[in-house]
This record gives sequence, structure tokens and C-alpha cells, in this order.
Amino acid sequence: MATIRSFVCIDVPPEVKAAIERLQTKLRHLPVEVSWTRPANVHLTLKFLGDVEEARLGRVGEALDEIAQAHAPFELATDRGGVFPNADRPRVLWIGVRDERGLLRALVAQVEDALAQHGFAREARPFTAHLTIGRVRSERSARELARRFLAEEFPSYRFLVTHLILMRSDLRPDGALYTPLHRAPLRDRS
Ligand code: 2AM
Repeated sequence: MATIRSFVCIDVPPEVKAAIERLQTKLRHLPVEVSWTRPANVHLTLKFLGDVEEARLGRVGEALDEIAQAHAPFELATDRGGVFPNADRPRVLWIGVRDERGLLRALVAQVEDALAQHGFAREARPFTAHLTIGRVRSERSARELARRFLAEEFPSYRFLVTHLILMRSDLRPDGALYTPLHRAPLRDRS
């Protein structure tokens, strides 16, 4: 049976993607091999599903619809940059996302619970809301890159979460190709 690599995420507005592009441009000249996330591809992952049998994806979409309908749109804000696992050995460079009212955390817990009922393994690691902007591919000068990156200011942009997106991910030699399979709107406030 055919499988589709997929994940559940939230989109971020164009001004956040543009600010990420400017930051990437500042860091690109450093002699470190980094695969920079294409700004258009930047997203906030709620749950990585991995390879899912195509026939199961409809039910995932329905589960997301149900959860999304139980939430009104809410606000998040971009925060400072950070790195995984640490600044001495940076592998992933990201921009943090502030969830002041804990609404994102609650949403992620509901997604975990609902998808666990559909047989998806629960995430073992604690949820860290982040936007990956680059993956470090070489060790040389990586600490210097992390130091420069962490010293950069990143503007605090406030944005509304309006949809949960079930995204297809095709890994290509020139980067991931993301295709939305389903968009679940959060409940209209009216
Ligand atoms: P990341 O940005 O922190 O790497 C698509 O790969 C999305 O799913 C990415 O946002 C990625 O998070 C996330 N993801 C979470 N767990 C993953 C895993 N085990 N393998 C690949 N991607 C994962």
C-alpha cells in the first residue's frame, strides 16, 4: 500500500517568512554547510506523522476538522532564535514561537490524543514550538554560526492561527516539497 510522508502544521504569515529570509541572507556568507529552509516552506509543526498509508489520511483530516472546530482562532508571536540540540553542536536553527495563553500547547495535546486513537505513536519529546530555518550539515564553524545566529534579534510578529494543515512532504534532492492535503479551519468567532 502506498504511503505518504506527512505532518500536521500551522502556517505563518508572509512577514514572518520575509524576516526569516533576511536573517538567512545575513548568515549565508559563513563557511558552514547549511540547508536553509526555503522561506515559503517555513511552518510550525504540531505533529510529525511519518509515512502514512494513503487510506488513513482521510480519517486524519476528519480528526483535525473535529479538533479545529472546537477552537476559536488564537494568537501566537515569534520569539528569539534557538538551536537544537545545543549551541556547541548546533544541528537545527529555529525561531521560537510564544504561546502566552498555552492555547497551542492545548491544541497539540488534543492532536496527540486524537491521533493516538487512530494508532499514531505519541511524541516522546516535549513539544517545543519552533520554526526551523536551517539544518547544519557540517561541523566546521558551526559553533560560530550558532553564536552569530543567537546574537541576532528577531522581531516579535503577532499572528493568528486560523487553520490546521495536514501536509504532504516529498523529500527531493533540492529540498522538501510540501503540499497541503487538507486544511481544517478553526471555529469562526462570529
Ligand atoms: P523540524 O522542523 O524540527 O525538523 C517535516 O519534516 C516537519 O516535521 C518538520 O517541521 C520537522 O521538524 C517535523 N518533524 C518532527 N519529527 C520529525 C522526524 N522524526 N523526522 C522528520 N521530521 C520531523
